[in-house]
This record gives sequence, C-alpha cells and structure tokens, in this order.
Amino acid sequence: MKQRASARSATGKRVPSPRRRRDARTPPALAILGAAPAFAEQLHVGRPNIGDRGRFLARLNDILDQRWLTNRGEYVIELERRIAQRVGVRNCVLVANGTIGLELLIRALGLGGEVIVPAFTFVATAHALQWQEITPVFADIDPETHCLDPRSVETAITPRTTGIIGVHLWGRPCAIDELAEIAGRHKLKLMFDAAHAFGCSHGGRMIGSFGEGEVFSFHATKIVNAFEGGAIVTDNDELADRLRLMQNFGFRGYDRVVYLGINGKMSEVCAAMALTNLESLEAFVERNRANYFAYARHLAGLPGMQLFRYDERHRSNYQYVVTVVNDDAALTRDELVTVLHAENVMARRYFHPGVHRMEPYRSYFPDAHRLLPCTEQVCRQVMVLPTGPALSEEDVAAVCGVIRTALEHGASVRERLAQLQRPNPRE
Ligand code: T4K
Repeated sequence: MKQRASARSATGKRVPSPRRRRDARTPPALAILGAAPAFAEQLHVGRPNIGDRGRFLARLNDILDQRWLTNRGEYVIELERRIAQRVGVRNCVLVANGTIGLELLIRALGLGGEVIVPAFTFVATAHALQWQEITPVFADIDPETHCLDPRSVETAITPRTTGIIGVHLWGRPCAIDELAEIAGRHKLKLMFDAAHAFGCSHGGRMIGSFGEGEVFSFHATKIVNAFEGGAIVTDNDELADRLRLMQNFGFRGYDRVVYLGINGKMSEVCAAMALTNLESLEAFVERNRANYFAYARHLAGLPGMQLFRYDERHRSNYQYVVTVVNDDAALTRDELVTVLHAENVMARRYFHPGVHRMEPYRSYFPDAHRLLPCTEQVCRQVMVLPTGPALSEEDVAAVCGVIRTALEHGASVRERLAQLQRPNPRE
C-alpha cells in the first residue's frame, strides 16, 4: 500500500533498506536527523474503514431510485433492527452523530445539576452536558484501564449530583459493575459513552446493554462508520419512545407535535454506509487485532514504553493502538510524536491536554487538575499509533523501527529537536 520512500526502487521493486546499510558512524536513519521519511504518504490514526464498495454503491443507487433520502427510510429502519439484535437490546435509535446521541440521552434521562464524567475522554462527553447547562464534574481515572476510577467517582458525589457517565475508552469496558453499584446506592442515573466500543463486550454481554442507555459513534474514524452517525441503545421502551420524539422535532404523526424536539436524525445514505461497514465488522476487527499484536511483538522489551492492554476476557475491537511513554523514557511522548510526524506517521496525543484543561472547563474549574493526578499523567504519556485494514504488518514493523531507533538515540534526537526550536539568526 503505502510506498515506503526508502524501501522500494523507482520501479516499485523492494530494495534493501538503506537503514540497514548504515554503519555506526553514520547518524541514525531518522527523518528528523535528515534521512528520507520512512513513509512516502502519511499514515493516519482513524483512517476510515471502507467495506464492500459495490454493496454501498448498489444501496446508494437504490436510495436515489426510491427518492427516499431521510426521515426514517428503510435503511435507517434496517440498521436500527440489526444493531439492536447484535447488541441484544430492545431499542436502537439512530442519530446524526455520537455527540447529539449523548445530548439526547442526557436530556431524556432528566439529568441536571452535576453529572460525573472522566476528563480523559474526547471533549464531546463533557460538552454534551455543558451545552445543556449541566455541570460536568471530573473524576479521576484508573491508570491501568484509562477509565473512571470508582473510588474517585464516589468522592465526587454531592447533593447536586444526578448521574454518572462512564466512558468505555479505547473500547475497553469501564468499571461497569462498580459504577452500577455506586449509582444504585446514591440513586443516580448511570449511562455510558460507548463511542469507541461498538462490537466490544463485558462479562459475556455486549457493550450497549448496560446502564439506562449507551451511545455509539459511527463517525468516519470509528470501527463502523456512517460518514457521520451515532446510535442510542436501551432496553427501556418508554425512554426509546421519548428519544425518537426528541430526535424528530417532537413529531408523532404528520402534523402532531407532542414533545420538545430537535433534528437529530440519521440520513439514508449514512445508514447505507453503516450497514455496508457492519457487514465487514469481523474482518475489520481481525485486521486491527493482527496489527495490535504485531505492534506488541515489535515494541516488546522497549525500555520506557508500553502498549495499552485490552482485557482478553472481553471482546475488543482493537480500533485504537494506544501506547504509554513513561516519564523516564529516553524521549518524552511529545518528542516521539514530533519524530514520528517527520516520518509521515501521524501519531496522535489523544486526549491531550485533558478536557479539564480545555475551554470552557479550564476557566470554570482552574484547580481541577489537583484532583486528577492519574488523568494528568495519562494525558502526558499517551500516544496513539495508526492501525486499520490499510496498514500491513510491514508498516507496523517500520513504525516500531522508527520508535526503537529514536529511543536508542534519544540524546541526539533531543539535541536536534532543541536546535529546530532555536530561532535561526540568519532568518
Ligand atoms: N465520545 C467519545 C469518547 C469520542 O471519542 C467521540 C468522538 C464522541 C463521544 C463523539 O462522537 P461523534 O459526535 O464524533 O460521532 C476524531 C473524531 O472526529 C471524533 O469522532 C472522535 N471521537 C475522536 C476520537 O477522533 P479528531 O479531532 O481527532 O478528528 P480528525 O479530523 O483529526 O481525524 C482523525 C484522523 O483521522 C486524522 O488524522 C485523519 C483521519 N481521517 C479523518 C477523517 C474525518 C481520515 O483519514 N479521513 C476522514 O474522513 O476527532
């Protein structure tokens, strides 16, 4: 797929990598030190999965032939049925994106006052509350799971708390049972942001079937994508009925509005894309899993850096390859990201600097970081690497080779990075 700048000749034939021909006196073959980048094209985190193009185009043609483009057409109905069946819940309500799904579920559950959330998440989790003038209260995470630490949640509860939103970050289930116990004891509503967790399970049950309801994202970068899209899943029929009204202006029938609503609908073309991708889900997961274990092999034994672990007792979709760069590693996480970007490996610092350090939260809660030591540490150390069906094991080996070389030559890399930051007196 990607032609590696240094690994193929002009005719596309593989040639011995110049990296291997260098002797001890030549500088390490890193782009940041002047070598050609390891990849001729950028490798991205979150490259969209594209299922069977023919199946999608056939569906697209059918939509155009039928001239039924949105407002609960047959593709939306079919996708809702398939998701509910796969997750094992009674109801699936498709929405325009995951964020609006969170907003609708929060509102339909009647949350208000304060709601406890992690600060180590995509900003949408907190925005979905603040947008409705509900205060997100940030609890700390467990550094091993990167998900809410139930002990921190317990200490964050006040008389104004009405709910808890657990986030299954990276597709790894959060402490569902412990959070359910706390919510039950304090009479709080519990819901989950399952944006990363489609196709994942916990204790033999699919993610999507826990709490009052859960929200998936089908954004372009997710394991199943609808271009843009999301779904709210719940076993509660009455809640699902309210959600359906809310996402369609409150309409019950042609001209009868019975509830306050907005427009949160998914269109037919988005549903057709998600249906097509759903048919390839197992293949996507298999490729991600293979890439994940290739990264594990190629990064094994590297001092100062670990791969985030998925709990093999549960089903994972492996859509994120998450690494943790220790504070005492030869290079910091940020230095490694700069090195990788120079090689066209577009590693990401998800979710730096932490939601509590983003606006408006940093202005509202300037001291929040004091109560979030594990969040602070993980925000500083996490680096997410490219994966997905477009990436081969050879690509993974090359990415890991760059990381290994950079860490082995940490001192010269750091010196070069410092040089690059110094203003050039001739400019
Ligand atoms: N809760 C959680 C925990 C979430 O992670 C998210 C979304 C949500 C809630 C909200 O769900 P949605 O409302 O989005 O359905 C991306 C996504 O935009 C966002 O959906 C996702 N989480 C988040 C983790 O990642 P950015 O700001 O990193 O996106 P961007 O544009 O930098 O894209 C990421 C990479 O993907 C790029 O390096 C390039 C590549 N890419 C992206 C797009 C859109 C492509 O190759 N093709 C594309 O079409 O947020």
